[in-house]
Amino acid sequence: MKKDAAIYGFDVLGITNTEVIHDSSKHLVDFLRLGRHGDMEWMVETASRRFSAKHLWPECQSAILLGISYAPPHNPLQRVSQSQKGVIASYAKGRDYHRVIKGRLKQIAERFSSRSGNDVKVFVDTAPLMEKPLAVAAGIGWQGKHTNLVSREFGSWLLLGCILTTANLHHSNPHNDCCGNCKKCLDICPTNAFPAPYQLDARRCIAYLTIEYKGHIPIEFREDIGNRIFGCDDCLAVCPWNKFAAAAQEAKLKASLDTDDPELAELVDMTEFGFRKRFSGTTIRRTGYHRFMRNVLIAIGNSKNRAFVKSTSYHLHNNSPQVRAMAIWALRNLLEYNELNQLSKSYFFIEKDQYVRNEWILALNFR
Ligand code: B12
Ligand code: SF4
Ligand code: SF4
Repeated sequence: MKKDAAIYGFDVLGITNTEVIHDSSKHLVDFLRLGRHGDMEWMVETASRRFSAKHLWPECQSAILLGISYAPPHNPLQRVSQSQKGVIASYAKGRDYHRVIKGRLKQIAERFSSRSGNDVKVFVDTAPLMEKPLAVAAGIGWQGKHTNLVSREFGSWLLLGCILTTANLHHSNPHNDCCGNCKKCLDICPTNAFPAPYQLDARRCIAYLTIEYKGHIPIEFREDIGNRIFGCDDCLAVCPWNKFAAAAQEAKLKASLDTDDPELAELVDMTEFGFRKRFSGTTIRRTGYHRFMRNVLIAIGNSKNRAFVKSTSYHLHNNSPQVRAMAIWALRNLLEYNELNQLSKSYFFIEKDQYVRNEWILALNFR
């Protein structure tokens, strides 16, 4: 199977059993009890199935974990200081990895099934499986203090997929923790999303706020989000184990001109149609135009560049309250008080949405 995995572009493969991973289950329960999942209610609904692959598929005997490198060719941290760009997390710059990985897992699984006569099912990301603890048990790497899987060979840059099978295969040994005294990932987080090493509060994580979170991004995080418009790589990028990671080979996971941290000037003028066209086939498109534009406007506000005033003001007419609210917040950062006050006279009284009205009040009274 290792040979097949390599043929289909996977960099690593490990095998483990499908029993409950006790520590991980306990930590998952604590994570949910403390509300650290935020609005990701599906995590609560599927919690008991996540404890063990057997809860998902009682007949399965082995979990085959596969990893594919998406290591970027440059250090993503270089771009977070370029305030005229919108930074997109490396995993999202290529084609939608769910599709890329799932298609290939299916091919490998089918070949294995026809050779061995065992049943197989394939999973990437969205199924109620704890992929990281399974990958640790399968010997692929360890969960670093940033909670993601780190590999000695590929650093923080592996995406994971899983094949479950009824075959009882020889298991790999679990990987040991190689973080030592390092805590670079904890220190770099712009929003203090780590309450302790190995623990993440998703509600504070930029990946959650810019991708998963459907509401108005709380004001306390907007400045710290900087120019990160889709996900965040900071804690991954700072990890010293990345120095052993060569740039990814897989062409489909590489950035395209459209996704490689575009200029904010291009993004802010994008229509909904333009958004769909530009990001077609990527995971960015799943977030939808309005959430994406909400993020772009936060980056525009943080750019402090007055050249964006006209294009930002245009979004005061947007039909999404989220977008209008973030246009107000951005303009608060771009305009002088008198200019903002003048502008508010044309919009405040016709605004129907209470949240957006409050955003005007905040913008004018707390600068
Ligand atoms: C929900 C989710 C998110 C959430 C929550 C992330 C999280 N850390 O839980 C959000 C939206 C924030 C997110 C962000 C990202 N995600 Co995500 N996400 C998932 C998903 C769907 C489930 C993860 C989960 O079960 N979380 C629940 C927590 C409790 O589990 P855990 O992180 O494993 O927690 C462990 C540790 O924290 C530890 N722990 C917890 N408490 C305690 C207490 C003590 C005392 C100790 C010692 C340990 C400990 O034990 C827990 C269990 O092992 C998985 C796919 C999957 N099905 O597994 C992808 C997945 C984890 N995500 C992935 C990626 C790439 C990302 C991002 C890098 C994307 C980006 N660049 O923007 C960021 C990384 C942010 C970060 N530092 O984690 C990849 C990670 C690959 C890898 N190499 O690890 C996965 C595996 C998807 C995939 N198929 O490749 N993600
Ligand atoms: S992805 Fe960014 S915001 Fe989230 S924990 Fe890592 S550094 Fe913090
Ligand atoms: S940055 Fe340091 S602490 Fe964080 S995962 Fe990497 S080695 Fe571990």
